Amino acid sequence: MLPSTEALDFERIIVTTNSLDTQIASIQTQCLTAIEQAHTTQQLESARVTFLGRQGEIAKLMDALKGMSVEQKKEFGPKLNTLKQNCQAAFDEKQSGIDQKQLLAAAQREQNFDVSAYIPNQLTGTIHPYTQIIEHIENIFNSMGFTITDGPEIETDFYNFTALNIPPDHPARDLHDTFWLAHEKNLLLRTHTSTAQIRAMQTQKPPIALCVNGRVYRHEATDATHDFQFMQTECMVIDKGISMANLLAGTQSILRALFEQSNLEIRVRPGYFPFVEPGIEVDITCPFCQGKGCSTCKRTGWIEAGGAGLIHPNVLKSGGIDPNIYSGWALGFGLTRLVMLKYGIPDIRLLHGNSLNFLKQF
Ligand code: FA5
Repeated sequence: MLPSTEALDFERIIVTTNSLDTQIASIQTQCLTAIEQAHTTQQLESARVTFLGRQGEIAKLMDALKGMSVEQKKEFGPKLNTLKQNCQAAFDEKQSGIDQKQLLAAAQREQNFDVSAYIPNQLTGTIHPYTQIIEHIENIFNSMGFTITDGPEIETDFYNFTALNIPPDHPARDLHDTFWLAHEKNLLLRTHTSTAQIRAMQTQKPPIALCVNGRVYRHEATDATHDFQFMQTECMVIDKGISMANLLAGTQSILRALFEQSNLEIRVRPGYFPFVEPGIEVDITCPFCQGKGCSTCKRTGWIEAGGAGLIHPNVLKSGGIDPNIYSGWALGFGLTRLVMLKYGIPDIRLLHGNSLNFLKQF
């Protein structure tokens, strides 16, 4: 007896003859009819299980072979194989026809899509301005051959200060109002991304060109342009023969790409950072008024972009690099300020808050 099928209405095969030839012919007819009459995936699957399944009619005939003589096996083996192949081929053909029809029906349904139909308001997310600008920065640095890297936000005194030529009791420590986590263990929240410098020197061999975008923390009073947490971008290049000319050219190219202004000029002023010598403060022509003077640049035509300089020999030594062979430059700027400038965001606290009204504008 054949297993019953819910979806398919075809006659059951009642084997009344002992002739295997008749049985083979009968099953082939029944199977091909069932496949032909199937119009849905379920009906076709039902026919497959009935005839081609592991316990289907063809498998049962195959089982019967086992008890036969060698001569009978030679006669019926190939016949049963042909039966199986014919039924399988018919099944495959029908299957691809049904798939095709279903695809066409789906395409038809899409063509009938009603663009004016009412849908309730959906709350869709937006990409945070930080993420947008970081992706932009990473693309720029990647295209210039820099490696994008990162470092821990919980740092040791060594990486944040001592190795950067800021030993204990150095007055420059006062400029970085530090969140200490455990004084006795020298653990702190990093106050700048320059920490990445030493970590890179310890793990890579020159030439090194890297960029780090990351969150930093300072124990500062909060106002419209200062927060106790903000983002910085650090880039560093170390190789033989690196000079101030490389620093200025590199800085200008990076800032031009960042602000997407090919005529953007940079201006440098002497600046003091213990980990560079000489150190400079970098200004850019105001991207809003192209240097003519506006409220953003306080009518000066210039905006401060960040600090930079040639890496101090002591810092190279702390990182295990011989300053007699190699030199390098480093540039660090306030990524948060850059985001504020680029998107015209008036208050830094908006960037770190959770106001959906603010965030959904981006
Ligand atoms: C530094 O942090 C140096 N590590 C930069 C550097 C790197 C110099 C490599 C030389 C070579 P500074 O403390 O000036 O420098 O901070 C860099 C930038 O961070 C500032 O220009 C400013 O844009 C931003 N910044 C500083 N304090 C805050 C704050 N409280 N809120 C938001 N942004 C800040």
